[in-house]
Parts: sequence; C-alpha cells; structure tokens
Amino acid sequence: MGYTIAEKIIKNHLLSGNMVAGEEIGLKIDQTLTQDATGTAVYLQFEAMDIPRVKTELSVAYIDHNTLQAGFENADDHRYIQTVAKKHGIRFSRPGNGICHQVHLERFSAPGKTLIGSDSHTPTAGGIGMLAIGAGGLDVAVAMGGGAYYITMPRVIKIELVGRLSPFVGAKDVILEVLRILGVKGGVGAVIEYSGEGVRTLSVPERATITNMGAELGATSSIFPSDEVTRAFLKAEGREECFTEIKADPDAYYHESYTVDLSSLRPLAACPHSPDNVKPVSELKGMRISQVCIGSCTNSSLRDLLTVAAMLKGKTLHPDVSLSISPGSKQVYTMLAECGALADLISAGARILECACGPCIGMGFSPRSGGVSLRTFNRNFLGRSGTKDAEVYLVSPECAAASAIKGVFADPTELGEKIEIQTPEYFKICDNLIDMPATPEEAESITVERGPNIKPVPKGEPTKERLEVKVTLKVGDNITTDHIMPAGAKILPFRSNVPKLSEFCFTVCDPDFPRRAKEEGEGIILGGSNYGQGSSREHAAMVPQYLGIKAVVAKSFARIHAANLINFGIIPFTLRDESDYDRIDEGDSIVIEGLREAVEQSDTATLKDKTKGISAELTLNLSRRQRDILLAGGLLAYTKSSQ
Ligand code: MIC
Ligand code: SF4
Repeated sequence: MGYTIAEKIIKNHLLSGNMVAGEEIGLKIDQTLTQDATGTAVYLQFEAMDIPRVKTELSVAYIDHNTLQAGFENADDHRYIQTVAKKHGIRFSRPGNGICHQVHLERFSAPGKTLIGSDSHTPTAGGIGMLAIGAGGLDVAVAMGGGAYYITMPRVIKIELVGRLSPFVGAKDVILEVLRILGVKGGVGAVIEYSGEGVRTLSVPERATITNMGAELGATSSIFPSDEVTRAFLKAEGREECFTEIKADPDAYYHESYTVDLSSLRPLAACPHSPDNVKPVSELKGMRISQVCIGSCTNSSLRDLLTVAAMLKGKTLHPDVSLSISPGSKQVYTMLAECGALADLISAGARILECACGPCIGMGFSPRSGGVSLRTFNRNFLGRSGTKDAEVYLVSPECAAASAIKGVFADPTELGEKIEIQTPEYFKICDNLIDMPATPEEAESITVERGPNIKPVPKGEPTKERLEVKVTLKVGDNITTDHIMPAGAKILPFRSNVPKLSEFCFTVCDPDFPRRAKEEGEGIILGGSNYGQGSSREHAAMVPQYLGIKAVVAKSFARIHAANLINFGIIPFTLRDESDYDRIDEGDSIVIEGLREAVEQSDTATLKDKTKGISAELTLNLSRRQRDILLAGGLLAYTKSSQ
C-alpha cells in the first residue's frame, strides 16, 4: 500500500517507533520556531541543558505577541531572546518583522521538511507541504538540542476539495466548513490531509489559512501537497530551490475521508464562544456589530489585505464600527504601502496596527462591553478579546470588510461585482529585520542579558509514593488554555515570571483558585473532556505545577496540553467511567495509593474519594518514555539525567 503525504515525511524523519496509528514515534526535527510569549521559557530551559549551539538545520526566534510594552517587562524579554538567540545559533526576527507563522511561511518553510514550534498554529506551514506541528516549549528546546520530538503516530484524515470557490467566498470559509463537520475534537490524534482537483485553485497563503485553523480541530497537523502553485510561491519568495514535489500515493490509506465542494460553499461564521459553532452568514445577516478586526496568523497575507483594500476603496466605515488591520509581516505591509492599497485602507477609516498578533491575543483593541466583534482570527474563546461579555465571531476577510462598511453582519456575496486580486509575480524580499546568529567563536564573548522580569523556570518534583489531597478545582468540558492561563495585555507581560503569573491561573473560572491552591499546598484538578484545548502555552502546566497541582483527572485531554502536563511532572489521569465525574466534587478529600508504582508500570490506579466514600478507576495511557519523565519530575530533569 502507498503512503499519504504525512506518512512520507514521517518515514523520512523516523528516529524511533513504528508507523502504526496510536503508537509513540520519535521524529527528527529540521526546523524550530518560537514566539516571545512562549520563547523566554523555551530558551531558559534550553540554557539549562548546557548545549552551546542548536543542532537543527534552522531555528528562528520571533517577537510578535508581546509588543505593547506598557512597562519594561516585554522589552526585557525581547532583549533576553535576542541575546540568547545570537549566542546559541538561532536567527532572531525582530519586533516589527511580523507574525511568526506568516514570516516563516514566506521566508523559511520548505515542502517535505519537519518543523515544530512553541505555538499551536505552527501547522500554518502545512500550506506549503511541510509537516509542521505545535509543541510545548520544552519539547522545542529538546529538539533544538538535537533530540527527537515524540508524538503519537497520527491517523490520517483526507479532505478532498472539489470545484472552485465562488467570488467573495474565502479559504476561511473552507476551514470553517471543516470545523462544522468535524468539531473542535474531530482532529485529535490525526493529521488532516487535503487533496483533490480543488487544491490547485488555492494559492499557498490560502492553503495556509486552512492548515492554520486545523489547530482548532485539535489535529496534530494539517498538510497540503506541494505542486506547481507551491513552486510559484517559492519562486516569488526567491526560494525556488526549496521546492520539491510531494503528494500522496494513489493507493494511500486514509482512516477517514470527507469531500468539500468549494463551488457550493457560502460565507460562514464561527459564533461565540467556540470555533466549531459555525453558522451560515445568511442566518446572521443584519445583526448590529461594533468592531471588526482583520489580521492574525490566519488571515493577514498580501492577498487577504489586497482583497480588503479593494472592498474598502473609496468607501467609509460605518460610524458604529471600529476597524483594526494588522498586516501579517513586514513584507505584506511594505507591499501594501508601495501599491497604494494601504492608503485605501487608511482613507476608509481603518486603524492600522503594527504587524504582530495584537488583538488576537487580547493585546489591545478589546471590544466595548457587550460588543459584537467580527474577527478574521482563529479563536473566539470566552474573554480572550479582553472583554468578558463581548461576542466574538470568526469570519473571512471578505465578510469582515463587507460588514465594516454596513455596520451589520453582511453577506459579501451580495456585494455584486467580483473583485480580481492579482498578487505580484515576485514578493518584495528584504530580510533586514532577521538577525543572524554569531559564529561559534564570536558566541563565547556574548553575554545573555536578563532583565528583572526574567525569573527561573520552577523545577518539578519526582512522583510521590502516594497522594492524599483535595480536589482543588472542578471544571467542565472543553476547558481551554485561555481558561487555565489567561493571556491579554495585563497578564502576558509576566510569561517570564511564574510566581507573578500564578496569581491569574484559572481566574476566568474561579478567581479564588490561586489563593486556595497555595493554601492547600498540593492538590488535583478534575476536568471534563478535551481538557486543555487551544494554545501550546506550557505555562498552563508550569503554573499549576508551581501551585502544587500533582495530577489532572479528566474525561479526555487535548494533545499538546497532555504532553505539557507530562513535561512538567503533572500526571494526566483519565476517568475509566466518565460518569464518575459527576460523583466527585470540588473540595472532596481524595487518596491515590501506590501512585509512583502506577506511574512506573501500571495502566490503572484507583482514586478513593474519602468525602463521598466512593472510588473511581483511573486510566494512565503512557509510553515508557513518558513514565520515566513523570518519575523524574518532568522533561528537564529527565533530559539532564539521561545526558
Ligand atoms: C494563541 O493563539 O493562543 C497563542 C498566544 O499564540 C498561543 C501561544 C501562547 O499562549 O503564547 C498558541 O496558540 O500556542
Ligand atoms: Fe498570534 Fe493569534 Fe496567531 Fe496565536 S493565533 S500566533 S496570538 S496571531
């Protein structure tokens, strides 16, 4: 039998394990990326490994998340990352150069290679035919040091694209349709692979919009074949030599298959507060809106912004609407400026923000109280915008622009005249904001600068013999990492300062959690299904660990978060019988006897609820390597001990 695209790349990079879905495999990683909000922790942990220089083909450190700089903290982090990158062989993309995923797609992505990034939207580069995976920061640090990256061998889901998109229907509508079909858990344990004649009708940035939001399906990655369209994109970026053709064999086996007819797609929107709560825009039409935000790693390419500019040209925003536009990269921004499209955006009334994540991560531009915000972003989790009672809808740039003019949710396909967008044959190439690392000789004299915001990453403890604690917190299904460790302008500056960050842990769900956890000293969390979906932020494990959380007992876990929990020595137990969830309550006293022994060698353990006088069977689905990591007290301790 032949291979899928994902299997071909995995086969070429396999360091350990068998390519059997569900088994743990170790992969050789060609490239890594970090962004600043997760990057400080990555580099602190990389430094702790005592490896002088990265061993990957390419590692890039981007600054794009924390760019508000309302105090010294972010600038301290930037300087730390700049100096640590220079010393250890990592390229540094300066603030102002753009969002990591957009810049990486433009300047470094390559078909057939592997990339891991300390950001869940790393699969954006799947649009070019790269196996790109979001990972916890510590996994990225280990890969930079030349270590394997471990994942569960994924199932492969095929999405066959047929037909061609109608005018004013965008790539965003394709992925919203896939989210409508599969839901936020539908991609767990899988790579989503696109195929079919519709593929060649989509440009690389459009493909990247689709693979970007595969993160919202819970997928390990998403990938497109590389073809002549890919070659043309790489040529336009002056990197044609990176092209190789990669496509699935005709007899490749897929675990599931779906067909999406591009021709019949209509504009869609993900309604509050989940990316899979998808409805046709025709049903939302006429709803009053107060804000529109265009940008983010999902929809900030030149093509997206030229489309928006063409739609806004000569028009004025509706007076009730405030519009922000964040170009994805310096390349996009300068090209918009040079062709005059930027002037069309400004004249229409858009508020142009720097090329960074900005409002997507709650860094400014929070909606008004109870406001309705239309965003071209990828996540609309409760409170993420910075306004708890705001209603955030995820839409295409076409829908966003049409609605910004009308002041109400508008269906862009009703605008009439089709707009032809021509992206230039060559992009403007200028890498002057990407600093090259020092040579190994120069590196020795470089001092890494650590401002007062940089605090050491707390160390984990080896697994205890037994656990006797309280259920510190009980939460429901689909808890996101934005619930566990919120971001936004007030909190993000403390990503390098875990003690301070801990004051905000879980406060979206329960403002008293940090105090209670500290007072109890040790505890566990009881969660529902898909616990920890969303971002790759390892702070959602690092901070609970700092607050004494020893285990999370849940119905099921999201992939990256489960790996992060293990990396920080927190045991992820699953309830064998999900109905036990209803019988255990917050504040109950529980005991798990033989904890260390269970982690050592068993697939089960028993939780005794002393308050209720009941017990619940727990399952531990761990590889040998994961067991050893937990026993050692986390990946850092494990890596050091096995060096
Ligand atoms: C996000 O979109 O949630 C983030 C911010 O990019 C995160 C990373 C982080 O929390 O720093 C992600 O997606 O991994
Ligand atoms: Fe940045 Fe938003 Fe993309 Fe995360 S999802 S990398 S915050 S633009």
